[in-house]
Formats: sequence, C-alpha cells, structure tokens
Amino acid sequence: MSDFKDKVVYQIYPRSFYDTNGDGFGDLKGVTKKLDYLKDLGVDYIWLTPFFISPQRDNGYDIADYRQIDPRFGTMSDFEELSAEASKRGIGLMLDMVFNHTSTEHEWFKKALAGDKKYQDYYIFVEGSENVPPTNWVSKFGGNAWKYEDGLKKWYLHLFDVTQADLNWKNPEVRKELKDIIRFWKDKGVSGFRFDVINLISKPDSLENDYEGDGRRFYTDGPKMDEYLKELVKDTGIEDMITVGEMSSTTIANCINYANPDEKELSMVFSFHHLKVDYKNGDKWQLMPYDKQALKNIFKDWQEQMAKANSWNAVFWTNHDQPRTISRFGDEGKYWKESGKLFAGLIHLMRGTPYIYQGEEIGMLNTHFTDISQYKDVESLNYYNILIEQGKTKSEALKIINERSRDNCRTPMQWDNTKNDGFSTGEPWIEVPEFGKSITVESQLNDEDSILAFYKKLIRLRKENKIISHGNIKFFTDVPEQVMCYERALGDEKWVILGNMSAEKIVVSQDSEINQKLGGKRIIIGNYVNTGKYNGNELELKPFEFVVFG
Ligand code: TEU
Ligand code: CA
Repeated sequence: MSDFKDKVVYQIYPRSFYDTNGDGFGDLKGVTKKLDYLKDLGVDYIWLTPFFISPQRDNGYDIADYRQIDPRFGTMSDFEELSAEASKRGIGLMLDMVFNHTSTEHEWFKKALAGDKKYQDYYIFVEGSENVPPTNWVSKFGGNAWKYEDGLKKWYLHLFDVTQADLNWKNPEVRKELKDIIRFWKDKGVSGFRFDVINLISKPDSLENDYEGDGRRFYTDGPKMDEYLKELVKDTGIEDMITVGEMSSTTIANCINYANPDEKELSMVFSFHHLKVDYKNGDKWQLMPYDKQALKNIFKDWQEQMAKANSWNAVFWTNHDQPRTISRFGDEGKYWKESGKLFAGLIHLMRGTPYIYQGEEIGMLNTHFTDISQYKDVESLNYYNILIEQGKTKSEALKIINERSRDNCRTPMQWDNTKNDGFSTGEPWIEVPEFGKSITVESQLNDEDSILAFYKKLIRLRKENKIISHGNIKFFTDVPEQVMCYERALGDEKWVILGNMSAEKIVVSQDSEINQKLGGKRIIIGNYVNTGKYNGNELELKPFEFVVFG
C-alpha cells in the first residue's frame, strides 16, 4: 500500500463552491475554473462531495444513480474535463461513495417497493406490526429509524433521513453492485475515494431495542467490518489508491485495523470524538463551551495510539457537516486571524493527512442567520422542530441551530466582494451571510500575513520537512489547560509545537517538561514572527499564539 503522508486534501462541496451558469448552484465547471487557485494553494487531492443523480433531500448523500451526474452539477463531459484539467496540474480527484444507504428514488428501492423480492433483499426490510417499529433505534436526523411500508406490510431501516434506506451488505449481490460502481469511477481515472459512514454497514444479526442509547452500539463497527472492507478493496484493486473512511462514533481499536497498511483496508480514517467536546452530555443539541482538556486528551490518545500501531489518521477541524472552526473554537472578532492560523497549525503539524474544507483557508465564519427560514439542511430543520416540541422557545431553538447547523459550512465560498461574494450571478440556493462578508479570497491573495498565506506555508513546510509527514508524535501533559503542546521526532530531529487556544496571555512555567526541550531551538513558525518569547526558563504565549520550535 502506498502512503499519502506528505499529501494534503482539499474538500469541495460543489453546490457551494462556484456557479458558472447563474442558476444559484455551484457546478463541476465551477471547480474546473478554480483549479489554478487550488494549485497555487498547493493541495494534492480534491475530495468532491456527491454530485450524482439525487433528489437532494440530503444534498446529494441520497443517491438515486451512482453512475450519472445530477444535471444541476453538469454533465459527464464536464467531469471528464475537470479530471483532465486537475491531472494537468498534478491534482487527483477523490469521489464520495455513499454505500451505507441509497435514496428511496434509486431503482433498486423502487423495484423493492413494487414487490420484487430480489431487490427487497438489497435493503433491510423487516416484517412486523404497523404500530411497533422493529427496534427503538433513533435516526441520526431525529425520530425513529424505521419506516413502515403499507404496500409491503414491512418496515425498512433508515439510519439517516427517511428517504435514505440502509443497504443490506450481508447480501453478496449488494456488495457486487457497489464494487461495480467503484470500478466504473476507477476506470474514469479518479485517484481515490472517501467512503461515507462506512463503519455502519455491518448490521447485527439480531435486532434489539437499545435501552441505554439510540441503538448505535448495535450497528457501529459491526462484526463483518474488516471482512467487507478487505473484500471491497481487493476485488476492486484500489489498494494503492488514496482512500478514507468516515467513521461514526468509532473506537481507536477499530480504526487501528481499518487504517493499518498491513490490513489492506483503508489509507486513513476520519473520526469525530474531538468534534464533540462542546456537546453537553454528548448531545449535539445541548450547547456548552468546548472542553479544552478533553480536546487535548482525545488528540493525545488518537495520535499516540495510532502512531504506535503504525495506522494513519486523516486530521481535520471541519467539513460540510460541521460548524466553522474559528466560530467554534477560536475568536470571530479581535483574534480572528490569530485563531484561524493557530487551529490550522495545530492540525497540520500533527501526524496525519490534513484535510482543508473550502473556505477554511480564508477563515470563513458561521452563518449567524437570524431566521429559521434561512436554513436548508434537513437535519437542522428536523431538530429545530424537535427542540420546539421539547419546549424551547423559538429564539432558544434558533440559537442552538445557529451554533450547530451543518449549514454553517455550506454557505457559498467567498471569492470577492462582487454580488453574492463572487459565487453566482443568480440567486444562490442558500443565502450568502451578511456576517463575515469581508472575508474573501481576493482580499487575502496578495497579503503575506493572511490566513490563506499561512495555509500555503503549512503545506509547503510539509513538503520540505519529512518530520511533519513521517515523524513520531508525543503530547506534553504538563502544561496549562489552554495550551496544546506536542513534540514531533524523526531520527535526531525534534520539533516542539505549542499553541495557546485562548484569548489570554499564558505563561508556560519554568519547570515544565517543554522548557527543558527548548534549549537552543530556533523558531520555525509563529503567528507573530520572531516574537515567540523564549528566554530559556519561561515561555510566554500571546492570545492564540502558535509557535513551532525546531
Ligand atoms: O455524515 C455522517 C454523520 O453521521 C454526521 O456527520 C452527521 O451529519 C451528523 O453527525 C449529524 O449530527 C455523512 C455525510 O457526511 C453527511 O453529509 C450525510 O448527511 C450522512 O453521512 C448521510 O449520508
Ligand atoms: Ca450552476
């Protein structure tokens, strides 16, 4: 298996990236148009979220035909052009394979509903009384995870929206169909794949009620996960391509297997524990300031244990399902720039392949929408109603959606200060937020001190220093709560990475383990060039300061 340790991936949510025909939807031609920008940024791969035929109930994660392009994104020849132009620039394309479920508009599901037994066995249909669902499992988007089909007198499982029916991976014919889809896109010359919620595919043999949780402990990291992944990879011959699996509520032990080169499953994994440190009682819909100590503990465990096992992580702060990083962990005001750079640096210097989500590289912020009607995401709209049913006032519910909505990352890419921030000449499918409007690519392109310039520098540093891509990692625990600190090491070389995650000045004390490591080291990178004050005994970090000593 090849390694992808010195590579950087850029995630594009095409519908919000760049619209070339004024219909308000970003399109594939729009991605092609912006390739020079991405080349200049320095990324190696683009992960495109789904652009296949879909009713778009879940913005394309509800696929009705895996081999055809939804006309609102363009045509197959647009895709081929994008692929050829990307390849000219040395950029590979990664496609998003949503294999846990299909849209209920997929022909397999339609045939199943029409009574075809072969296709009923493609999904998880269960007979039972109309009044009692087979289990009490909760859909990730709210409500029970089963839907009753009158015509068939059967229930089907949908871990996500009711229009996203879970596939039955126990059926070898289903696995064959999915492998054919991979072969189809592989033949088109793509470089790799991202597998959506892949650790949910292996369902348990017996369907039980969950009296302690929402059911996830029964279907997450299921019994046949390793077997299914090995088969998928081997039979499609994608061992040497870049692959990343999205792992929902997983464990380190499982990810060690999924992302270990000897296992020939995946190149790397996304896990989400570090993005739940602001969930009160583990509930996304209860607000809490983020727990810095918990965040650091999670990174320490994942980074050190994956390294020890020679397994590989994808490292990231955000994606199309998450709020914007600066709004969530940093400072939207005075320290906008500093906090944008700090969080970028902390991730890019870790052990793993960094993923940049569109707009992150210029420090885009949450939407700050003022009315629920401005939101489009199915999950946000469902949960708004659930919060109201629970007795929250409209403004309380809106405040929660404001912080947690997946739409925070789905508003149009802010290119310049023309109409709709240069995204579209038409009416965008989702509003361009007023808040943070001045944050654009154009305003940062020629600014050496910009967040954008800092991302370019981080990418360049990775290419020039094997210690970043291949070094070992160790976290320091003997530091103030606000400070994240770790050491990278390769051969005799050692770097110490320090970041102040707060808006206060923090002094790292004299007897700390870190200070002993810093003797004679020079500053390789810093938010405030040459002002990382180190006098041999004591280190003072400014608000959101990020320093690398090496
Ligand atoms: O997301 C999986 C997933 O469970 C979450 O990121 C989810 O959006 C969040 O936890 C809900 O609180 C993947 C895709 O990234 C997402 O866009 C899709 O909606 C989902 O799968 C279904 O395909
Ligand atoms: Ca368009």
